[in-house]
Amino acid sequence: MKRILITGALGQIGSELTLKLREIYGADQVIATDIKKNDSEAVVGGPFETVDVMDVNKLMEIAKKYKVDTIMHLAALLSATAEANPIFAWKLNMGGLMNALETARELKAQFFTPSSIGAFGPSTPKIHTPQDTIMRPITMYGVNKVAGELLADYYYYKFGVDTRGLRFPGLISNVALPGGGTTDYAVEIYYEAVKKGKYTSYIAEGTYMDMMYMPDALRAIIDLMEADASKLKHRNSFNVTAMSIAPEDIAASIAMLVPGFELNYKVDPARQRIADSWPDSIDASAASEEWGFKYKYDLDKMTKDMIEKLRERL
Ligand code: VAH
Repeated sequence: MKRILITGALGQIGSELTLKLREIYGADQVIATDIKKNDSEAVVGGPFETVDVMDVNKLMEIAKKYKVDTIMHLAALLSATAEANPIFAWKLNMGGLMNALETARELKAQFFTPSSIGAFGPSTPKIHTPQDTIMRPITMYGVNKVAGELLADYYYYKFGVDTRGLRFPGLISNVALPGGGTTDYAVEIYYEAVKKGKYTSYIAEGTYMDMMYMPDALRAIIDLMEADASKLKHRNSFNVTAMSIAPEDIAASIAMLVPGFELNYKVDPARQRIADSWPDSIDASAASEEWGFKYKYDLDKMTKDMIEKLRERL
């Protein structure tokens, strides 16, 4: 019986993944943890523990208390925050990952952690970026993601831990706002469209990045973790994406449902520099071939769902 511990369960991915996994495996089978608690469904809907991933003893204690057989490690700083605090980002992103991997090793648990298109850099082929290619990121977040992929592979080869990962594109969701990412504009634009009918983007026109709607991201995590291990040629981490879009593409899609929607630009050089170092579009064929990755939401389907859900809530 799957018994899953999630770190960073109150973050953008965690707050929805916790609910989805509880639906599938049962509320009591999913232990949500985060550095602080709130009154969200992820906390009140099943077991919740306050855990700082920098405290390996607490992490081990909670994992053993619930006898978990799966660890999904999501607690990390995203790209823009990491770039503003690179030393702390290394400590948290790498220290937290090591603690989570050690916990998985001790408990012989299956392990998931996300990587990102942020693991690629300016010397990586930008169009249709291959699964196996040059990875020389110029951000601390990217360094953390490449090192994290290598560390997770090492735990598989050295200790036999069943580690698996996904290189996520920008994720768009209507439940929890992302915090400190470069792609956050692609979430903010929907909230502002519903609230004000206009948005000022900190990412420049014509900046293409891979994106995916959160329901597709959650499906990808579950499908990867349930995939037949003998079919996996890769583990950490698979390229996955649903669309390659720029701010003006999202604006055009929104304008079909929010007449008169207005997009302006006030570029943030720090986050534009990060975005410019990432691919325009990545190749997800390895994920499709090895474990059947597919997505349901293209841009217009995502926009329709986002606007409907946000209009209900806002
Ligand atoms: C970020 N949302 O912007 C994350 C993600 C590909 C982007 O890694 O940092």
